[in-house]
Amino acid sequence: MQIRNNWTKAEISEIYNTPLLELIYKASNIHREYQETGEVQVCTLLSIKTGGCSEDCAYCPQAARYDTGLEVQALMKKEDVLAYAKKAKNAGSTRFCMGAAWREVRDNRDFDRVLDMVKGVNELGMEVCCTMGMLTESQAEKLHEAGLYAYNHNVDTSKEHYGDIITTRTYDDRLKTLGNVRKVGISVCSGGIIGLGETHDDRIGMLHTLSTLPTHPGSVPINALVRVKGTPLEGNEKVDIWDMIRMIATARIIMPKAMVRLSAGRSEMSVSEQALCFMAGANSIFSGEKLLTTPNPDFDEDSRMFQLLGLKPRESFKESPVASEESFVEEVLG
Ligand code: SAM
Ligand code: DTB
Ligand code: SF4
Repeated sequence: MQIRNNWTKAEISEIYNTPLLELIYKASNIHREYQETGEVQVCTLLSIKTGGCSEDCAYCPQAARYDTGLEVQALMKKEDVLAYAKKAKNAGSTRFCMGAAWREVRDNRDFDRVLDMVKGVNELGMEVCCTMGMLTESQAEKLHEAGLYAYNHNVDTSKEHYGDIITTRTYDDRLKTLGNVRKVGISVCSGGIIGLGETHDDRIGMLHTLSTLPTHPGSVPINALVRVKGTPLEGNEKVDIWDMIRMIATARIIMPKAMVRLSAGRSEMSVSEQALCFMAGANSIFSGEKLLTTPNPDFDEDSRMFQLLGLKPRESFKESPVASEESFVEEVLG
């Protein structure tokens, strides 16, 4: 199958609405063709600057305007960050993702300190990722020079539903940041969340946005909403595992070379449910006792799951930063 960046919403809808077992079967076949089944990328998150964020993302415990009881913390020290990265590496994690509760990166001393952390984690031989909000091209260039491998910036939902979830910046702002990241050669990590109150069409719309970017993201995190007390979405229904599986399978079929990450929400999933997600094409997870601020299965728990399912952690630097070489050639050569 050729890698395609011209999917229509109707085509994605047809895939998404395939009877469930048939969908898993199809996604599993694509997974086998394009990925090493049996290998799962293990990433670890660390919140290097927590809470007090100016934005109004309705799902987020770190937004200053919601009373979620979260303790605000200033930017962490490099030594503490590196100590945790080493711990993650020793536990088998190959990608280390540092998150900052910022609307955007600013050219200040904190950014210089983050550049230093990126350099330090890169020197440990891990793939370094950051998620720090909007980014200009020159900031992306500086991060790239410091050794950043990937940048996470989620589109979160469809363009149509976006305004119901976030009003303090636009969908186009997000796409601009993704463009800046791509331009300098950093691997794009972008996905979204289900359980925000979106329709099936919104989910299809989100997958349409991601799969029609000039190049597919190198990784696509699919998050199930973690319902945090104090946020406007605290009362939403728990995400149905079958919906998660449907999203993962559809993402795998339309973006065969991307790492599809079973992201937030694993704490509330059984091992059998996670196994179905891997069958449906997920090949990446976040491991470590916390995501950014909420609980997540720890390294030991995941190691037991890997043993049971016969999975092994994927080595670092196996993913090509340009997930879809064909479309890259088209983009460059016109
Ligand atoms: N401030 C930066 C930004 O918004 O891009 C980086 C950190 S932000 C917490 C990274 C991503 O985490 C969000 O875009 C969202 O997709 C995800 N996220 C945040 N809170 C979540 C929650 N309660 N449940 C699931 N995913 C969540
Ligand atoms: C992503 O897509 N999910 C991660 C990571 N990228 C940054 C974050 C999930 C956050 C869940 C809520 C929390 O722990 O604060
Ligand atoms: Fe701030 Fe990011 Fe949370 Fe939005 S998702 S409130 S930008 S930390």
